[in-house]
Amino acid sequence: MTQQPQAKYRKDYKSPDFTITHLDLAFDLEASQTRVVAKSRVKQLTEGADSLLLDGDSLVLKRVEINGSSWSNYEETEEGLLLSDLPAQFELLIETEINPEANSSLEGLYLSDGAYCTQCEAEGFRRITYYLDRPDVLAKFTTKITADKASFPFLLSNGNKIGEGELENGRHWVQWEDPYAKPSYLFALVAGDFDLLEDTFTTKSGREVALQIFVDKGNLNRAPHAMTSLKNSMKWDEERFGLEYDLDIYMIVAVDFFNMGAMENKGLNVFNSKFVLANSDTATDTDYLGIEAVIGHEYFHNWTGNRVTCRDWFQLSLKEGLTVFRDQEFSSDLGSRAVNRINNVRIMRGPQFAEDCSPMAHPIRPEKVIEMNNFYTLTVYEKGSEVIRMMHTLLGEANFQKGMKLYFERHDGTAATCEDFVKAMEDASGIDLGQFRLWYSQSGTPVLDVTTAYDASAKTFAMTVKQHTPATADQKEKQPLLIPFDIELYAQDGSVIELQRNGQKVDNVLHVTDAEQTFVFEGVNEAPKVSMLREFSAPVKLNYDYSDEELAFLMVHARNEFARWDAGQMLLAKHIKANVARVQSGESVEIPADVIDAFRGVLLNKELDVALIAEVMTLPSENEIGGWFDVVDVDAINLVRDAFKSAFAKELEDELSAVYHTLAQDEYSIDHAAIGKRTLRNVCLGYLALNGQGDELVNAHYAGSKNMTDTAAALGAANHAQLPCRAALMQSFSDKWQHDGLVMDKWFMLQGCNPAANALENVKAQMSHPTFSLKNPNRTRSLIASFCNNNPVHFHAKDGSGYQFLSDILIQLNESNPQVASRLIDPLLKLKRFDEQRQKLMRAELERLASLNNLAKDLYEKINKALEA
Ligand code: B3K
Ligand code: ZN
Repeated sequence: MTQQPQAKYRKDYKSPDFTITHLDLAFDLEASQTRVVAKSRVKQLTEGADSLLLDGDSLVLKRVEINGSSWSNYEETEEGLLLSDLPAQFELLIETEINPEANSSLEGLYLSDGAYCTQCEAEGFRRITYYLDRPDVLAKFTTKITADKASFPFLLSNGNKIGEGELENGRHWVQWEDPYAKPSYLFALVAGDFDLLEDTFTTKSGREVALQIFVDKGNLNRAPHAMTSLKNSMKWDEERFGLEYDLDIYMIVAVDFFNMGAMENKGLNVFNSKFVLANSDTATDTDYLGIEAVIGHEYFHNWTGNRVTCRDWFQLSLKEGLTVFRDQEFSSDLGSRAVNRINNVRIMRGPQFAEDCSPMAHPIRPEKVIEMNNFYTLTVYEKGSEVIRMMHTLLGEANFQKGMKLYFERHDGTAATCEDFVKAMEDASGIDLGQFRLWYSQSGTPVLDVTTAYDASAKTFAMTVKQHTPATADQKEKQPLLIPFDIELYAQDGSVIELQRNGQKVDNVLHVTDAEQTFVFEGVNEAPKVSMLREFSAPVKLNYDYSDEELAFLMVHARNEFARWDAGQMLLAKHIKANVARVQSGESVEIPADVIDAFRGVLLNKELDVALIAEVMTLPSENEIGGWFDVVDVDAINLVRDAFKSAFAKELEDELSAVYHTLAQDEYSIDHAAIGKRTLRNVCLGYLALNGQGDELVNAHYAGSKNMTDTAAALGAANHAQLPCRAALMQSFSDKWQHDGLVMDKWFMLQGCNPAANALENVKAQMSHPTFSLKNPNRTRSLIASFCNNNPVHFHAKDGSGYQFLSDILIQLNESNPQVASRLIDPLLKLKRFDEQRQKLMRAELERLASLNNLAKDLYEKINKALEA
């Protein structure tokens, strides 16, 4: 880093002076010296403009020509290539040389296990050639790829294949043409030798689309689930959103070295193999569902992202929030809506709420960015989806779909803004979203404090709702938001009390708009039980002084499955919080019998979906619990959570054991009923492992397992309970799978979360395991990130050893892969949430990193924010 990285601000957006309408690319692939010839048609947009700065990074410039003649009016700068004395319209030729073999950042063109592939979002295209690498420049691309034929029989890029040929010296070429104008971030190139799974999909208008999934040799038997998920996505998008695929071919390539989940490049998605490869021997049910969701997500981007893209990167949530909303709806329509909602809400209440009160707090549409890759966050994605969901709630499905239609009518083929989306929703529905827009610009998690009063003589029930959003690192002043607040009232016998205000029947969704507001309901004949924030109708924290009895009532009588689960969570939260305080003042953990009984009732309820029972019986994570406190006491939280787990295991032993035995299945299938049964059975196993017969039971579960879901559950239970069989089972698994990194990630993850006293030493030792490599992001996440994020007691060890370990790793990754480093650092940024001693130790590590003289801007941005806070 030669100079301090500069921030960009949303308010400074300026359209470019020139645009590029066509780009013809030619690649001559060689591992260390790839030649790229880029011919563009450039057009002036601002009259009089005659200089143009093209973005570029790590390029060796070989040649510049304008209109066929060599051009010398240019300068190579820190940011790229500054061309001057330009005509108003011209053909530009740039030849550069790049080194894919040396590219360990996995951004731009790189080699993944011998195959070439690209990752260009957000600003990786500038590592391929000098270009206007910004999303509001849309060009039609052709791509010619030349490479050695024996090593790289498949040469792929966006769009349709328009030519191919053989060359001397064993090389061959293929040329592709993408008929849709696109920004550079959607460009992709892949060259390699793969196994190929092929199928077709006929669209609703009768066009046949070729579907191709490319996987590493030998992995063909792990590709069918991804193919099924793709076809399901295509069908669902036609049925629910009326959206049809627009090219004749859709390709997916699975690679082992990838910084994130997958990438929606036009017609040629590149995927982390984790989100493609599955069979019952290698993948868990969670993996199967993850594949379905990510395949869906990338496919849905074809309309929300590719056909309509973002004007600038501050608008990222325009495509990401909306596409997450769409993939969540897809998973909910195909599987259990309640279970999907519960899992999404867990992410919001856990890591997203934590991000909201961290130094990285930002609105879903950020105002200020140094490194764009730092803003592919839970806030932009998950909270962004919640904001879309709130609009869906306020408008209803029919109006929402009218809004989508209008959005495409207005913006198809262009680069749009979040405001364009909201305006389309507003215009199509006639519903005023004025105040609602604040969700795009205000950061932080709003808090709702609710109090109620029943007036028996007037038969009225009043709910007073106060809202406030605590100040965040990026924004001190907050305003009241429009919060859709979904409620339901119940009578003692469980019947629903109709909501009536001012003599009118009213909807369940109240519009909370003011700092304080009272809603009075009439005709309420008895003091009601009230279910609030149903379906998590807004991404807020709710405070209401529920009694145990009310929560136990809602766990049984709430009509909505999500609300039942949520009542269980609130009951747990109440007692976990109280017990953390007890432990901190030297008392022992106490769990009232009525709490245990409420969960016993759920476990024995034959009417409930088993998948929902499994969710109800799952305790909140240590991280989520940490979020309930101003100062996180990792040791007390761990102790209390373990005590709850043991108490459930002991008090509910007979019921857990009965459920465990009745849910055994002979055959493996991945339908939702079968998944639900396995999930609940394995939740029961996790508890039973803590009891006297745990070792025997878990051993038998492992030995009898015929699928990875059960195998991983046995290992997880042995690991958490530190059973005597743990070592042997871990060894058996590693012996069987050490040739397969993707499968071994489950094992590394357990090493990361190992509760044993020597957890850190053990993690360090596993870094020498033959399957581990810090160069592979999946391995790094499974071992290192799981330790730092999901082993709080050891990561936050009082001697600072966990912090020091992380920063040692970050020093390496800062050079080799700054994007992975920047994700990994997150737990260290949250120093303010810990006691003074830990804060001091965390700060010392941040300062050590800050003093590196080659600090990547990814880490620079986050570390600076954390140290400033
Ligand atoms: N759009 C990509 C994410 C790109 C991340 C760049 N650091 C995947 C997705 O959201 O679908
Ligand atoms: Zn996305």
